[in-house]
Amino acid sequence: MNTPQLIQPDQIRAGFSRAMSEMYQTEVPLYSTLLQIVAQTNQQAMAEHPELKKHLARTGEIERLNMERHGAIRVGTAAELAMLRRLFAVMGMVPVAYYDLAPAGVPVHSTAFRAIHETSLQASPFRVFTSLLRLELIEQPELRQLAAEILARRTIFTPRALELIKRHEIAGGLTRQEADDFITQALETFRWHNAATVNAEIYQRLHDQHRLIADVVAFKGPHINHLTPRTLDIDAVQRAMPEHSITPKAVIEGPPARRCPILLRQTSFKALEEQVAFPQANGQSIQGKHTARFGEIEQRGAALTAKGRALYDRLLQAAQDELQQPACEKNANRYMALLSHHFSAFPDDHEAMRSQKLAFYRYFPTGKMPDIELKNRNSASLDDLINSGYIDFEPLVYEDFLPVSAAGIFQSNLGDKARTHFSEHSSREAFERDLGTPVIDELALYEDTQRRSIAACAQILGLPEILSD
Ligand code: OOG
Ligand code: NI
Repeated sequence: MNTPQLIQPDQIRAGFSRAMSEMYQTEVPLYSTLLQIVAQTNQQAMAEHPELKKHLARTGEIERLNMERHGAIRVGTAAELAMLRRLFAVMGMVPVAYYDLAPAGVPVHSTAFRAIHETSLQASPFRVFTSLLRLELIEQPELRQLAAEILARRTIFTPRALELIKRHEIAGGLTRQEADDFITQALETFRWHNAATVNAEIYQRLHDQHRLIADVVAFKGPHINHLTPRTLDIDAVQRAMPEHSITPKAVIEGPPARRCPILLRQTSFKALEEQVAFPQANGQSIQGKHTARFGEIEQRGAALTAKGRALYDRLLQAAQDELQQPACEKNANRYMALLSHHFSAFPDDHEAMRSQKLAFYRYFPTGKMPDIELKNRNSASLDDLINSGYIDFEPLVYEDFLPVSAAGIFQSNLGDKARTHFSEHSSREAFERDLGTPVIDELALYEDTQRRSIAACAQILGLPEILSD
């Protein structure tokens, strides 16, 4: 008897990401519009900057650009988070990095599920920013208790999805048919439900405590709240949005515009007001409204080393300190000017960023082959090989998120009223306990990819070793 072939998790992830995008386009038509604007802007950016196109072709990013997107969900319990970890594992997605949003006034902490190897990222860079509500940050004990009871009653996964998750764990994978079934079943968890699970009065109490609490607790499942395409020119998309009757948030989160983009720049449009039915004691329901789902776009740049990241954090903080108040409509221009001013201290060419070890790079052989003298050496230095034209480099794209930006995105959809300050300190250990595993250190992943690219150069050039420090 033939054992049925198991299919690659990368393929399941790519299929799921496509299915999710299709579902969200029907759920939120504005997302379709956004996809069109982004596709157009990307075409234009590549046409206007042939250099950019050349770089993207060399790193392979050009192939993943149109399938590149991230989503976000928020869950309410440790059990939900732990099961999500097992669900994402079916698609080769593991939790990377810990983001604490409490200092920024959002009562959640988060991780991002994503693929980690460069070849997997190339097959499908789909990621999901996943937040766990911190019920302990709800001040009123009775409301906290009520929220916990409501959450304990719901199941956010279909029975078949749970079966297939176990099947994957036992068999080490899924067959093509099981994988198709899994995609359909898993999608159910992320679907929008236009009926709340609580009555209007409870919804209001949860909402008054924090809008986010109502969003997590009052529904049947953790509806995907946005899907974000990747653009090559976020400033152009930000300008184009109003022409399509979409109002973006006042400022773009993250670093300012640069010749050599770093990390992540993001902007979003306000959450939609959606009709929701609230069940009543008499068996009928009344109509109300809920705002949760929004649109977002992002531009990704180079992944920074710990040193580069410390410089980024310092310059961002300096710009925000000088502004003295949260960035908003009124001070947007001043904030952008302050940001550019402070970031002039961050080198804006890849030679400098590389030699100062501010960013991670991927190294490529140029095609020039070493002569006998070089071949006979025991080792060669990376810098020498670059200077003599054997090796070239491209920045590694940042695959993760930024807590300050994420808080800004949350806030823009919660209104200023939600700008609470939680004194509770960061709780990474509790998060990892709830998740059931430690989160992966993102810097180690970039380091690995960089190292593998150097090793590949050594092999192609026929050199025993390339020294990179
Ligand atoms: C997540 C907000 C954070 C990002 O791209 O930084 C985020 C949420 O609103 O649930 O998606
Ligand atoms: Ni996002």
